[in-house]
Amino acid sequence: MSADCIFCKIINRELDADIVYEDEDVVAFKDINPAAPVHILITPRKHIPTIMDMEKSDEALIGRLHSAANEIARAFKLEKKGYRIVINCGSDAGQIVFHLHLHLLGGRPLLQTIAKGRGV
Ligand code: DGP
Repeated sequence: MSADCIFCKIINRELDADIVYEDEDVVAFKDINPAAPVHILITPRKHIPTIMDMEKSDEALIGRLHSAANEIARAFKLEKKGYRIVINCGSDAGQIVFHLHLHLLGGRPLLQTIAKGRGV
C-alpha cells in the first residue's frame, strides 16, 4: 500500500471504480478513459510502481496477472477475436499511474502498432 497511489485506493475501496475481477492477489477494473470497447486495468494488490521494479519473488504474481487477464477476456467474450495486453513502463511509454497494471484492450480491431494513445 502506498498512501498517495490512486490504484492502491481503488484496491482498498477508498476510491470508486468499476471492479470486474478480484482475487487474493489481483484486482481488475474498467479504465476511466477507455481506448477500446473493452479496456480493463489489471493490477496486483501489492504496490509495485513499474514492471522494472518487480523482484524475482514477484514472478508468480506477474503470471497471476496474465491468468486473470485470460479469465477476464473470456468473461468479455474476447477469446475468439482476440485482444491486446499492454504494460507501459516509465515516462517514455507514457505511464501516468505508478502502480503496475496490464491494460487489456479488445472489442474492436486494434491498429498494428504498439504505440500508446487512441490507436492502441
Ligand atoms: P498508464 O499510462 O499505463 O499509466 O495508464 C493509466 C490508465 O489509468 C489510464 O488509461 C487512465 C486510467 N486511470 C487513471 N486514473 C484512473 C482512475 O481514477 N480510475 C480508473 N478506473 N482509471 C484511471
